[in-house]
Amino acid sequence: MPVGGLLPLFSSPVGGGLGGGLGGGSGGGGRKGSGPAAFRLTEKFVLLLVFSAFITLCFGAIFFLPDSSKLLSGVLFHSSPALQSAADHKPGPGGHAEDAAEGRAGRGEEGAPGDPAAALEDNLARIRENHERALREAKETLQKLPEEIQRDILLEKEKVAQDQLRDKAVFRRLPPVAFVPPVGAVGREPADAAIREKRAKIKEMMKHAWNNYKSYAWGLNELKPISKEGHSSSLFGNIKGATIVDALDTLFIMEMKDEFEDAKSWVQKNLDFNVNAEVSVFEVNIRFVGGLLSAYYLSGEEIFRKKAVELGVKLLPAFHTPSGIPWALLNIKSGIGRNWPWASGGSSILAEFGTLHLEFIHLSHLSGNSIFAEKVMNIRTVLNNLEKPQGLYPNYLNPSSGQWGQYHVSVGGLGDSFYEYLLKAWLMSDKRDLEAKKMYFDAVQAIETHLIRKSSKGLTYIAEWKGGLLEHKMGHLTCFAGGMFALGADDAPAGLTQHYLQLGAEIARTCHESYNRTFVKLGPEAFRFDGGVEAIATRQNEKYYILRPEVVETYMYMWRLTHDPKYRKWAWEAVEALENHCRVNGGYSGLRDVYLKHNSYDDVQQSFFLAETLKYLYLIFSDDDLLPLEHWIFNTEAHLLPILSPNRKEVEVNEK
Ligand code: DMJ
Repeated sequence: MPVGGLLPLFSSPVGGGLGGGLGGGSGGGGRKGSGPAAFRLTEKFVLLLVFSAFITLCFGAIFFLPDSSKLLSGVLFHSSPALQSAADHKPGPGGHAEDAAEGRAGRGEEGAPGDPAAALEDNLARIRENHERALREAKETLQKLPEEIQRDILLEKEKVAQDQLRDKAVFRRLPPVAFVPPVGAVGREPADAAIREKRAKIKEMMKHAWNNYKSYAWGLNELKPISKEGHSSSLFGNIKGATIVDALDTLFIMEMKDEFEDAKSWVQKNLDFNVNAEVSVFEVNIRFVGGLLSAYYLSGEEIFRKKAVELGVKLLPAFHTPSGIPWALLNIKSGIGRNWPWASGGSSILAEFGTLHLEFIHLSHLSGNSIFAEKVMNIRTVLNNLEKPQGLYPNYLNPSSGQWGQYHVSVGGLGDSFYEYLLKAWLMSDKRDLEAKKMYFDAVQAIETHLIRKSSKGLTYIAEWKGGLLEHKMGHLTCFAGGMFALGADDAPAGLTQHYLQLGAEIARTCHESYNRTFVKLGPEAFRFDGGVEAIATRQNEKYYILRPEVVETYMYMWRLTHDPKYRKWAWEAVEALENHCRVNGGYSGLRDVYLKHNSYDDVQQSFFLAETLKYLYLIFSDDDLLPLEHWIFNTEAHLLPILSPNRKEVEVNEK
């Protein structure tokens, strides 16, 4: 019969499947196709109709409505483009997802440039595929007996519960470790008096930022330097103290001992992860896990190791997805995860799940438990099994299907630190992780071919790639890449060392130009190379500066690797600009428009200003024996992780 043909459960002889369960009552009369049994069949048919209508509706919605990411990011997250604080309005990472999402939302340009026919075809194919998969899965589920469905649910619940128990056990069984004294955790005073003075000035800036945070926002996430009160960010849920944890290692290397002790004692007494909080897995990892690990490796204080592992365990449920690609957001109490509503078809973000590797390898190292490393190595396996369009990594990956979402590629927001972590995974492994090295250099080659361009006036920039078409825009975030290219240059294949050093220098120059062409001499969030401009922001919602570090980060690597004095000169220009335009009575504030003569404070002192911007500046005016690059890796928030040479053994990693 036709219905049975459509859905096998209806033709089950003894009422198998859902229909059988409903219709399999005591009397046999129902089998004759009249009375109650016939009524049940109608019910089933109605159910089937409702179900098909629902699927069609979903399909229609996906197909006909404009990209929901744009709508949602605009409606839910960003009403005002020019920043209160990145943290406030960014749904994504402290600089990864937020800017891209925000930019698109503000400008309504999602997928705008490009060959519309190809992009449409591409999207259609993926929608069709997802739709068919959903139908297949729904059919399979409907074919099951209710008892089977029930059993599956129970099994799944049990698995999650077991995973969670196992995760917690990691924390309970933290083994004792032998602390390995850090190399170059504090350096000498620079011999040159002028450099010494500049370094002292940067330390004074750190004091100003810290003291004001302490006076007006102690224990809260960030400071509002104009309002002189705390600023909270939804990225950390109810977890508090982002500035304290982010600043710990900067305080340590600047030898601000009292301040470091205050921070440590706050961590001991107040840093609490037993909160009902939905957090950004990426942000919490790079700032809190990274900050705690770094503080541990510098000071040897057990509390930091304990807290880092405790938090790492809390993040593990984020990996409970069909592919093992973690969710972007996680409720650390319930262990329930989800993705940003604006991210292409429920995808996870490359720069988020690709920026866990360094910290998780160290969590395994310090806990003696391989579970953390397994999670991030699985991410790599998933990535290696996927076809890459033109060798490029799209920014979106669906954690349920394990397939790419939209074909957008960026070395700035949404992509950036994924590439950084490939290179650093290799360096941090003492150059033993050859897979990471290969992935890094393959990716960089594809980036050079498809994304890196020179402007008519000779400025090298990294554009963004959308389904094969270039958007000639470079983000402030992308400026970190100059340092990355230079850092990887030494071991570049086929004699390309000089080439990559040169590429790093060219990106540094372009980013310096983006600073130099503003009124305040600090660069905008994004700058363009089209419509007759070069290295200038043309859209109002791209003119802000939120105390970001990426440009001085590149200066730091270029200085260390070349000792070309221009990098110190450029870094000092940035210091002066910060003092002239961002310093206020209550700390340091970001700016809404770097082209304006008058103040346009955004009233947020970002925690990464203390973790990164001031740390990189301080290092530029220090000797190279402070945190030598042969011994340390900086995570993407500038937190310090030692290189894991085979001789370095705090604990054996030997158990699950
Ligand atoms: C920081 O949180 C990190 O550097 C991250 O990788 C990018 N965004 C911010 C700073 O801009």
